[in-house]
Amino acid sequence: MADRILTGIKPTGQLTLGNYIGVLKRLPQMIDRGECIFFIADLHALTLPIDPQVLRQNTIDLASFYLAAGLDPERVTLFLQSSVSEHAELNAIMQNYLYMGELSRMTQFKDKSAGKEGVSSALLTYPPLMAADILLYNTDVVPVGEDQRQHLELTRDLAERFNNKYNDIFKIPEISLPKAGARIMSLQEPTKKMS
Ligand code: LTN
Repeated sequence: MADRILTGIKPTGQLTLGNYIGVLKRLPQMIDRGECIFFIADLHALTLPIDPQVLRQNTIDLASFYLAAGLDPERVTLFLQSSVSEHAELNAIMQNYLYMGELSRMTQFKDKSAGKEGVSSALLTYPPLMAADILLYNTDVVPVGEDQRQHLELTRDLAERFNNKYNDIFKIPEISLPKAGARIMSLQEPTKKMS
């Protein structure tokens, strides 16, 4: 049976080279490789403050970018994360099997919360929502940029943890990173990732 390939992009603003190299550039080859499920991660876009009008416009723009990158809606499933309530439901369950320590050690959490006051609890619980996105669909492969590797590794650990505790409920997803340039650094501050 063909692989089931799933990935998402957050509609937080301008697409980055990381999104392009990690996901968009690889869309055509993924479409040939298996059954593709792509989504717009609008719930993840709420973890940092965002104006609702801007979020709405970004969501439309991102849908256009997916189509422009070669996604054929006849062959590929494209949807908005918040329109499938099971993402939020499984997130609520998965949060029980992750620890504050491991969440607060995630590099994305450290980068995005550093020096800020009033960091939302959802920024900390970004990984269980991501795990829910992936595990809901018995995903085989998740193409992402290098910046998401740590989240994917945690998803795999979490799925194994859950399977050991209960039964073999979740499929353990493979991580697919682009060969070169998986981690794109900021052109302004080359020691930080581009955002
Ligand atoms: N966190 C990712 C977007 C994302 C995702 C996912 C990617 C949300 N859920 C599930 C792959 C699988 C990002 O910021 N690029």
